Amino acid sequence: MTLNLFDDTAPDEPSTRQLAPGALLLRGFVQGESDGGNEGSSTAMLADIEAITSQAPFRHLVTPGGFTMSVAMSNCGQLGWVSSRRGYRYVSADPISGNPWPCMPASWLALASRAATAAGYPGFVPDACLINQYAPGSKMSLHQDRDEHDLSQPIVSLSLGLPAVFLFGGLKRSDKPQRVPLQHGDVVVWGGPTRLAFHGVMPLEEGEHALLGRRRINLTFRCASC
Ligand code: MD6
Ligand code: FE
Repeated sequence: MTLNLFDDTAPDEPSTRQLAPGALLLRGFVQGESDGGNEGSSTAMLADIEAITSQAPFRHLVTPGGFTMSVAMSNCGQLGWVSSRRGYRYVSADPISGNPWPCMPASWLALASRAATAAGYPGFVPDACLINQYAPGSKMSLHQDRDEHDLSQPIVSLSLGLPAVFLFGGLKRSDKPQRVPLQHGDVVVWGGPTRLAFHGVMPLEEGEHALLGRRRINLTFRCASC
């Protein structure tokens, strides 16, 4: 049995940990197989991810500063987040194909809404889901999520595949971030007083995940048009 310093729940049980006011980690929120009625087993989600990214393939976006991101991205839902030399923005069509982003699966929407409610944000209806794929070595530099209009809306972020170390800082870039290990099935819900906290992801360690192989996928649900 693993020593668990943060709660007294068995390691495989869903459990909640507050990272900061308004930011919660829901450990093991998504299970490997269907758990008898709840939407969103990770095996079913992986099939959905494959269907979505066959329509809107993973691509490495360029930052406004001209750097190519190490994380590969796609989107589903009414709006998708993109970056280019022109800036960061939400768009309703995939710039590669010109087609609308693939629909967000109803089961994903239900999962994100259920997670938000569990974290104290009832009534969350995301219209955008950013799909981030990390290979070993991929990382996300410290940033704030500030491209949404309504910052009273939370963000729901699901981790699948290889474990990663999430960096959760403060409202100033110079605040020293805490290091939060994220495992397959963990959800971070984020809003309120720390909605604009700086955060990032440490370079992904090499590994092989039973379901996803040599990668991590992060789904970030937002209401971009709220
Ligand atoms: C990631 N996540 O976990 C990147 N942003 O791969 C994010 O940038 C993020 O997890 C806002 C809220 C939660 C997140
Ligand atoms: Fe972010």
